[in-house]
Amino acid sequence: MFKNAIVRIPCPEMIEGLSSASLGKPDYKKALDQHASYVDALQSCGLEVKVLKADSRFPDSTFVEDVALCTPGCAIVTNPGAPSRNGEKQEMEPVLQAFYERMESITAPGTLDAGDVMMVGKLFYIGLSKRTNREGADQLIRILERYGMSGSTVPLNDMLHLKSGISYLEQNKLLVTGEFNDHPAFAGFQKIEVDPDEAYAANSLWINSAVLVPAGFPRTLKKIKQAGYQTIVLDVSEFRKLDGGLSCLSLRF
Ligand code: CIR
Repeated sequence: MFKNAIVRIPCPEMIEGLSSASLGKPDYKKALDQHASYVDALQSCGLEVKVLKADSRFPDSTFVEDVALCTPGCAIVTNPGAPSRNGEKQEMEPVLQAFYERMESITAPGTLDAGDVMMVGKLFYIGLSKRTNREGADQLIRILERYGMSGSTVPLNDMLHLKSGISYLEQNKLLVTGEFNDHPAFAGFQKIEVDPDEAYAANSLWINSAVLVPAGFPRTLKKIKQAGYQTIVLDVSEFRKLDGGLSCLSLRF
């Protein structure tokens, strides 16, 4: 169960955030409203939410998930792989120090975005992507092992981040799409497959027995409900324009 979440209000400069999508620029006002609904949803799942101020120096800074990994034993500040985002880590460190006694970090030449890290109990799957390199993953595995946890790497072909295409919904269930449907690393899980035209919804978010699902993906929503989960549907259209999804908008621990 998670008790806490950390989020950051999007800044007006988000309209210049990194994007590989061809969905146009985000509408800032709409993004603020969607972000507020996201915070409400986290609170309705029982989380205490720390809301950080917008940081105009970093257009993508609302995607806090990438700059830290919160584990039961320690918080790990990452070394984000996109140069325009790398400075976000300095802002997150003091915030996490208020919650964690044990802090660790990923350092150059290692790079790692925690959007590439999926927690399954004490095992962490780490996507090797354009943002997360082998050195960053190896550093993370060494840190995890010191705290009685472990890590395993998964090379990515098509996705920005590991969790762009896969989400752990607890109870040994994975929501998967694309390259993860038949991936040998995930053979032991029960899989809920997301259709290619609903691929964005593979980034749904389990929080304390509910699953947050992005609006606009009815077949995926139905499958998640049929698997027995309570669901909360949230419109995150403006974050999707920047390749961001539901998990990217918070740290949960
Ligand atoms: C980026 O490219 O870094 C942002 N525009 C989106 C980050 C999404 N984060 C995530 O998947 N964890």
